[in-house]
Amino acid sequence: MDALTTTPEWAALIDHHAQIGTAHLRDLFAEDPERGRRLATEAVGLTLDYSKQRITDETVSLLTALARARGVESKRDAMFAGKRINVTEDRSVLHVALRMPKQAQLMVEGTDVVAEVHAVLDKMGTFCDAVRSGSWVGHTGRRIRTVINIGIGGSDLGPVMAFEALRHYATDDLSFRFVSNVDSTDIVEATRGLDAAETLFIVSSKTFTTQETMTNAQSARAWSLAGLGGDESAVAKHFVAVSTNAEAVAAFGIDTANMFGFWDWVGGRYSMDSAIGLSTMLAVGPNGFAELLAGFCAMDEHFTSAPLEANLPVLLGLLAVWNRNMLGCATQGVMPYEQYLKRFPAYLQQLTMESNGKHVTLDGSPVDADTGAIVWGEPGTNGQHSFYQLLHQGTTVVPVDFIAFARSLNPVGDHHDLLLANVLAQAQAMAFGRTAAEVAADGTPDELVPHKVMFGNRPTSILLAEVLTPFCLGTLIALYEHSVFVQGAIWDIDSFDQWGVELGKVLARAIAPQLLDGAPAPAGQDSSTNSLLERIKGMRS
Ligand code: G6Q
Repeated sequence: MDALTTTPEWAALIDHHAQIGTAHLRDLFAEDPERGRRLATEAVGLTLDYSKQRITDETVSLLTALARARGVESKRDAMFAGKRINVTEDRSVLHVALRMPKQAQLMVEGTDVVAEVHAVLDKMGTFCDAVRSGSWVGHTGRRIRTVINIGIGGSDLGPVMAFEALRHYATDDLSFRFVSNVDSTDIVEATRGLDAAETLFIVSSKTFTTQETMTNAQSARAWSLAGLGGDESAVAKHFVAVSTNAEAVAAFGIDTANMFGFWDWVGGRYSMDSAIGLSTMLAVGPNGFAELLAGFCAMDEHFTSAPLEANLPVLLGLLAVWNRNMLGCATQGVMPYEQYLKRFPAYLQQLTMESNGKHVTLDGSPVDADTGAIVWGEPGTNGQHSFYQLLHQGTTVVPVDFIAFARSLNPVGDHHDLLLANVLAQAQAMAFGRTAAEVAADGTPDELVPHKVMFGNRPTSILLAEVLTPFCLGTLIALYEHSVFVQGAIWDIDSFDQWGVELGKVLARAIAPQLLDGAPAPAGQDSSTNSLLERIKGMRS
């Protein structure tokens, strides 16, 4: 594929940016009273208002032309057909098969993957019904009261986010905890006060070799057995696994009848709707999980069928490319004005940054334009009383996606109207700011005027839905998954590998024996690491 910056579509965008790059949103809105209505698209219950992005109709045309030229549609179709688009790992990328309806069929290399997916979903459903109803009992015959998911990265962030997002729909009969960090405080605090006889662990690990997860799982096993009198047969009643590695699961002592499988074509950060979502299904039940999957599927269908100009993930992805490459914005805020989505920014950080934090294209050549932005965020309105100052008056422009819902799941008094007033006000303030004349007209003393001016022209989008449901959550996650895909397709990078996380793991394996067994420092280890290790040993002795 041609280098991105050598294409005529890229050149057209550069020219266009030179023409409109300094246009102010105040003027764009003043000149075009229909702008707010026109630059918004609605599909599957989500509205994307992108009228406060620093674009015009022509920008959208040029960006969709770029998408066509970069083969976004054919790359998308290749993904949905199970082609091995994760080239560096030689794998299909088929998280979209995880939410295809039972009657669908997708043959990949001679196997109907949809049938396999539904066989696992059915097995998960039977297990979840048993635990939720109390018919699954622990080693001493008592029902399970607490579920602890042990996993990290893609085997943790999705389950945590989904549990928090859907806790309004979760059963009160079970409580949920999550352990990810190898820091022992995580497992100690997660098990504090619990009765092992009523505690079920889900060890979630695609590979079942991840150091943090295996270390936590062994400690959980020891805690569980200590609380249950040491009878090893108790493990089968208090541990289940989600993995692709049956051999390692069996070696751990987990009955593979209680293992829920998935496939190498499900990437970790794309796995929350696979068996990795077992804790989610335990919380909201098989029907709630089916609604979540239906939401994903609805967005998948929209992504594959809507014209690019009215295609939510395509527009979201193209706006990200515009902001990153033309406006030069290195970061992207995501601010959910919904308390239940408090872990959504953390989830998106992995989804977006692990996918598109890449420095070479598919053929290994250095990229010629910046790739993935740094994604961060906090639920509103909390951020307004801290870092929003920089969003409004700092020297760095941070585009923001605001996420809002017309209705609260917990309506109390005026709260929700005030919440919505705040999100709309923040988007207004970022777009339109406050001129010196406006500030002065308030009677502000001259010397304070510059301090109160807000330049505005800070790009934002608002994603609006009626209310947060499992279906809606599915649409929202699939929206961002496919937006990431669109950006990766434009940049021609592999959005589905993660080689960058490997080096740290290798180095940690080399350092660990120096702490565990007092092994000598290997020749050539840097003096900073050597000195820090000496200090640590000194502090411990
Ligand atoms: C995600 C990454 C990574 C992975 C974790 C856990 O896309 O691959 O975050 O999910 O390293 O891996 P395991 O599930 O194999 O323990």
